[in-house]
Amino acid sequence: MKKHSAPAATGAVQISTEQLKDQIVRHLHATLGTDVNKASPKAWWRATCAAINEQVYDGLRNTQRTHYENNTRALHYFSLEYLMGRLFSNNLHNLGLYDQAKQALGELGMNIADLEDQEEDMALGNGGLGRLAACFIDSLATLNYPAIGYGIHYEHGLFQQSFQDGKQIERPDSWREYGNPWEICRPESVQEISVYGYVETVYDLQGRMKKVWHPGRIIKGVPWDIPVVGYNGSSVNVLRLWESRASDFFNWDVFNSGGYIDAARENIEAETISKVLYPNDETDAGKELRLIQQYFFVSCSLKDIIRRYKRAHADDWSEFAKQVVIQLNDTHPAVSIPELMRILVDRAEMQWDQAWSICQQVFAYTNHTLLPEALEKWPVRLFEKVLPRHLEIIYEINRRFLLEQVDVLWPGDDEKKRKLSIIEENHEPMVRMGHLSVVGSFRVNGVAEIHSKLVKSDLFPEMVALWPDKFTNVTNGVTPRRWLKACNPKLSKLLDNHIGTAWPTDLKQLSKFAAFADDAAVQDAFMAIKQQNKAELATVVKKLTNIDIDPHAIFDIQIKRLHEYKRQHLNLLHILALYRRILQDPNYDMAPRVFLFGAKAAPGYKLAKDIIYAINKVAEKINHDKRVKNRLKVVFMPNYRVTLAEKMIPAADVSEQISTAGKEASGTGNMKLALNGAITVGTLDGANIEIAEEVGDENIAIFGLTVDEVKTLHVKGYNSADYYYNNPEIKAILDWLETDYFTPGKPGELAAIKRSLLEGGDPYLVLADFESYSKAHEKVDHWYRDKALWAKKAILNTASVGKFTSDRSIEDYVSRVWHLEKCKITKN
Ligand code: GFP
Ligand code: GFP
Repeated sequence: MKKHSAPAATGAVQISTEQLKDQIVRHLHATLGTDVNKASPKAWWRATCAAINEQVYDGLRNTQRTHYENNTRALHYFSLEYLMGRLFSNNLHNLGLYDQAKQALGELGMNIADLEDQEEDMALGNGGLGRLAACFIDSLATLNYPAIGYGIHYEHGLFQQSFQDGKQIERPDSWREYGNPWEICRPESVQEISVYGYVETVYDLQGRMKKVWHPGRIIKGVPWDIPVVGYNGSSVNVLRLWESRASDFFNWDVFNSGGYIDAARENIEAETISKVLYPNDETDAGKELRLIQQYFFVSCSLKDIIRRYKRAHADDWSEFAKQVVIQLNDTHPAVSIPELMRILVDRAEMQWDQAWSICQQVFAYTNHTLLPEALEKWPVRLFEKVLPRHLEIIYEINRRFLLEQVDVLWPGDDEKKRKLSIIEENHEPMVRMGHLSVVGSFRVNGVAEIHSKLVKSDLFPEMVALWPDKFTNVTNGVTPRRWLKACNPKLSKLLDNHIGTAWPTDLKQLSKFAAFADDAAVQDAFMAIKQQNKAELATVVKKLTNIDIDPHAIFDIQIKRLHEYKRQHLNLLHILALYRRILQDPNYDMAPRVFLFGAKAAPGYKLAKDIIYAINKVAEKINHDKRVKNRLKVVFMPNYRVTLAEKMIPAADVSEQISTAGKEASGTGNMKLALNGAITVGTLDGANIEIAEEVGDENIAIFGLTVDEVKTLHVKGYNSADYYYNNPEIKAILDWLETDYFTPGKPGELAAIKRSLLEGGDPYLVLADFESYSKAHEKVDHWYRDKALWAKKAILNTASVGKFTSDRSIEDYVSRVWHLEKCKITKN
């Protein structure tokens, strides 16, 4: 391969405001077919996107050419979710064109913020896992690592949420109803994949056995590329998302034999595959479709990778593992392991051992959860129906694993074999995708120190005995470009003025800001910015919910998927306790507090929906109760998503990170909130532990049982009723929920929460942690009343969390897992 001699750095995009204006107007005319005098805001937005894309595509071409010329090793990130949010201001910031675009649009009579609001969120994910993937591809491009993200081009992303009488209503999300300006369709790179059918055993002339899969259906994968713009003129990588279509071949066959209706049905079924993103926790619905989704995207992606590889290496596989590394984002893409084996053994006719050795050098697996219900298992009979050849391959992988690894370390130990087998032998045999991922990967990582420890000690201890070096940790991170620079421009300016402008790509620089923690002028400036951000959020709250909130109150924020382990109901119980204290003592002394929630509940998750309903009903009551005298307000923001997070995070005083210890793998919202100067009320769980290490114990309010104490309590036997009977406040609150106080005329409507905590045994130890949680909040209340003390703590939070940039996570992956080299992009 040709190497470049004197690479010229691309640097940030150079373009004058006048040129930018011309480009926007030109696109208004030539791309949108409209005119400055009559263009709608949508048209202005699209024209500006087209102008931005002129710069983006330059970077894209240069990046692809440079990678090709240098024959780079690349990372391939396989993820069923990417929670991208909007790209307009993100791309402008990363190109270094935001201020210029703001001015250009201003001179054209448009307000940039209004245009930003024209964009729908790309919500192709559920929560932390999908947003992490989005942060990672931002960092990969920024750090100039050759990388490509692979996923599904869902027609409908995560549902849109609204409330009707406090209850969650779901509507389909149609983010690209009228097209999406950031994506490029690549018909030239279409792939075809197979499903269903049967496997035939045949023998060649030498008598060698061969397996032939006769698929029952062929589906076409159409790639859509979304350019991922690195910060400050670095690489422009690609996120490639597959859309499913009926294959022409199959379709016409049926059509020609007169089966028009059948042909149309085939079409619809094939297109269903990329229709919707599955909300988590919906266990039974569409199992088969979900497995097909997983297989569809990994098969398309592997074929795409191999096509690119063969362009340079033809049929020589010897370099494949040097060129290609694939990160499995959770077990969702784990079926790529037998798929690569199938391609190598059945198609490329490679020996099993050689093929397996390639696989084991190519795949790495990230575990994101220890919750047993989230560790995927597929019924063997479903696998057999959808992917008959893959099931055979999994059996063979398993046979060799048990024989050559397990039985060697633990000879004759059937119990070990039963526990480690990729196939779970119950009355309904299952394929364990976690086991498959560990066996087929060269590296397995958890997403925070404590989580990675628990992956080793609790989830896969025997696998650690087999392969001690396979396991590692990479603590999550977030991109400071989106989560500070773009979403909190005022704080960013303040930082620029005090510590320089290098921090967006070198977040450890933030530590310099600690020197100003006691400086009264900086404290005032910092808190004035927080105050303005809060006032802006108050306007958004008013618009969305019609609730008035006071920007001088403490803004106490919990934003994340709704799940029992994340314990939004613990927060609710504490709100009820405060309300009750106020009613009992009209002079109850507390700093005014606004509790803000943002969360979607998986549509099939009954208790999660009950919790949303309860919070809304309690909010209604409290917000209208004059006796509260504005000391307490409760707001559940509808349709929480990336764009709303960008408005809430800069305005937060308090960050609620209150999962049961041992349950939250890492969390990333905790990092974003601390970065923007919020003080964490949190358990010693996930990355909270590392945040506490960085910010210091006096700048975080830690409460609750530790991981070890949780284990001890479970061993001893946890009885939630003890807490109910021994703590009169807990008893009063839970009993209150059963009355019709919050749901006039309908007693018992909120009783599900009480039931889960008492009859249900309180699996997430809400009652056990309540008292310590309540005390932590009293501490926070006291801190807040001392303005200088609070400002200092807030500043020290921002200054201390440089570790949690996703750039650091990526560098950790590079050194511990991927072993990539940076590739500086050269201009043509
Ligand atoms: C990539 C895309 C192609 C596209 C070219 C053009 O090439 O679909 O036509 O870039 O820039 F995939 P590959 O490296 O994937 O072949
Ligand atoms: C999951 C885990 C989180 C973790 C993210 C990213 O996300 O603890 O931070 O993956 O690794 F649970 P969510 O449950 O937040 O979607």
